[in-house]
Amino acid sequence: RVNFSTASILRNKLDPEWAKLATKECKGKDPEKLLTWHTLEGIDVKPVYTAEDTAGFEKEIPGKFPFTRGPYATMYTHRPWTIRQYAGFSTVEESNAFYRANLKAGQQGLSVAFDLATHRGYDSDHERVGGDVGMAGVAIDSVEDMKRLFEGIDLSKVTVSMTMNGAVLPVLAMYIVSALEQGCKYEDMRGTIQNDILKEFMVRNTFIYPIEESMRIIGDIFKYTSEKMKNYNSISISGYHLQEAGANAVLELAYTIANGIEYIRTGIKSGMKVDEFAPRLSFFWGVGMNFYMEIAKMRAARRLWATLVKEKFNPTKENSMRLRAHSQTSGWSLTEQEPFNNVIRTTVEAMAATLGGTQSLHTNALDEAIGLPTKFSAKIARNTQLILQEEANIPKVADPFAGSYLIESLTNSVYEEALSIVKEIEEMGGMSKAVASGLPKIKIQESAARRQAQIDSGKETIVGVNKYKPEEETTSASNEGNSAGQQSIEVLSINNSEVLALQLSKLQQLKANRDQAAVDRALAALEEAAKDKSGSQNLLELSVVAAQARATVGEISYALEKVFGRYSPPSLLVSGTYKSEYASSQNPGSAQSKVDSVISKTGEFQEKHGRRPRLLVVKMGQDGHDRGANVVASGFADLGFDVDVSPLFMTPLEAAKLAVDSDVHAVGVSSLAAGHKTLVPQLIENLKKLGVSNILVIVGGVIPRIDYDFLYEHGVAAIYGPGTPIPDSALDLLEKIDKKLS
Ligand code: DCA
Repeated sequence: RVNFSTASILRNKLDPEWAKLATKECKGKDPEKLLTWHTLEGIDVKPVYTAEDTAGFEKEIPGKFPFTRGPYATMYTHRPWTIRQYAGFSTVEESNAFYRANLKAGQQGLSVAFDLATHRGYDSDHERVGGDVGMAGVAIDSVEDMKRLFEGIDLSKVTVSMTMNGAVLPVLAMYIVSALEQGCKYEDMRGTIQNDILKEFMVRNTFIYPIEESMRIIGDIFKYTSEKMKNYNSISISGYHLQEAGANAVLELAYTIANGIEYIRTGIKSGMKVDEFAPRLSFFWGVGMNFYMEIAKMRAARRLWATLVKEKFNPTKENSMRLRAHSQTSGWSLTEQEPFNNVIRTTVEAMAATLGGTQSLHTNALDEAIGLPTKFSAKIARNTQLILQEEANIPKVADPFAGSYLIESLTNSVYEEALSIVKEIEEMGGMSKAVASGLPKIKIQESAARRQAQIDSGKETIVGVNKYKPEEETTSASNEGNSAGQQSIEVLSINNSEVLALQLSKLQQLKANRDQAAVDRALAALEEAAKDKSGSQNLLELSVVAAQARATVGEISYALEKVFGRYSPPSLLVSGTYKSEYASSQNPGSAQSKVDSVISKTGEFQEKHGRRPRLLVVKMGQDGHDRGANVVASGFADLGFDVDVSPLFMTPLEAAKLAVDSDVHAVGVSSLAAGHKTLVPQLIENLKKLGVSNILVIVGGVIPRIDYDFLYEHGVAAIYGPGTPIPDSALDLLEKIDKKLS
């Protein structure tokens, strides 16, 4: 939503006394010319705010409805936010050692990253997941893995967050069984399960079942946890992934709150009163570089949630309206170029998160645009928070920005803008219906394409990437040489085949030693319960029984998949947004833009070869992060390419067949989950087996430089790392295809 109409209102609101001074300072220039910050959120920010801008605002205190100033009265003065770093990789043994070392070094809570095979409900031995096992998170197949993951960590003392949505039933069940077998009582289980499936359908794509069945599972989890695990946060309603996928602050806020409302309806539909489960709903924000906006977003979020929950559901407990949130600094804002700049970005974002009143925080490591964090980078990320907590005095005052003319006014604007989007979703019948229509996904893609165009055209600055580039920096598209910054960065590399072999032998051992009849009974009971549309049996309760019997993640998921089916999403792509935003970001009268010159080159290509250059953009393995793929696909299409987008979750063989069937000149692989070293060579191998030698394979996403040579040796034609402007990669590819055809 870009709504510049407020600009004229703001113009009238420049303080006249200030305007006079400003005119003098600007040597006669109209001070209205300083009204240049038209944010992506559609909010115009003035160059100065005065008491006039906050006149009539009500006095609020933290810890009281509508909680704008924080969920607790004393906030960090009584208890600082929890330092909770998201981590998990390779095997349970390695991840456990990492967690224990971090807790010893000052981390306060855990946050588990699972690998993509686990997310999508597959055991490590499933044919579709070879390249994903242990790569972007830890591999979990059974309760034995989960127990080992938390060995030596007292689950009644350390709060654990688990990012799990698709395979939420087996994973939460295995956590519960591990805690019980550790001697932890239900009421002492504290922590959070992400369990936010709606945003998976919008952006992150680690769903398994269709929407309706997925929402039934959420209702069952609310019910089970509200009865037995009263101190457990049953969901983490997540805006973070919406921001990472390209949503601006207002879209992130509005869609997240609209999701929350839908979840309350789900809980009520499964037979509970709002006060029985709403106090344990929690939230999760992404915090990017838009400093003032992020603080305003977090304040507006609390007010919006409290107001809407009160209005719609009439709770009696204050806690049902209190929004508590975890935050994570933005992974997307990190750059591959000059990675040490990322420490500064993360610090600024962490300040916004804590000044905005987060309850728990993850700070990203400086190397996350390159690969998985190392011990070295993880330490700096953690210390960033310790320094803010213990050196910078941030915790000493609750909601320190309250009363700031700008922040109060911006909080109000963000609130109003988000409210109108929430109303739009409600008018569609709520978020489940809106998601099924594809609208939120398209809106987020548009916002992402617009932002990319602003960056590629230089309207938005990214230091070291599109401005102030160091001379010695090689371009991301180049296949030779390393940048000075990169050479000194060590990258964590996971040996996928070692993890896979270990998981396979553990699975074999588990299956040889368990009571198979008990497993079969438990899985049959789950399947029957899934068939019963009245939902009289709780699916989490039955999953706990199955986990206790040592059924695996894959088996529990499959018992339900037999009844619910596996969801496959339609491909949606925006068109025209990149090109038009690029054009409007250009200085008027500037020479032919890069975009126009690529468009004329694709035209020449068509004349010469009888058709447009054709590109298939593919996502392989279980990596569902598709912002990059979507932005590139719609950008290339705007530049005159014919672009096909593969369904998600392809095997290399399926991708190769699709490329041949679509008769493309090139296949562009987008990889963000570290599977590239396994999946890309397999794709090239399969293309060869199909007898095709003229299709170029290019790669983009998070690819450590250290892997470039490996990929080139396996036949990759080009690698376009983060920060490569779309017109540059398009031109490079066009030339490569032309050369190949000639
Ligand atoms: N005064 C009194 N009590 C306080 C105060 C205060 N100023 N601040 C915190 N507390 C209490 C809380 O009430 C809570 O106790 P409870 O569990 O009995 O209600 C306890 O101290 C812990 O504080 P809380 O703010 O809940 O912080 P966390 O345990 O870290 O939980 C939360 C944060 C956002 C609610 C949770 O869902 C979470 O940790 N999410 C993480 C999600 C995540 O990591 N995602 C990964 C990507």
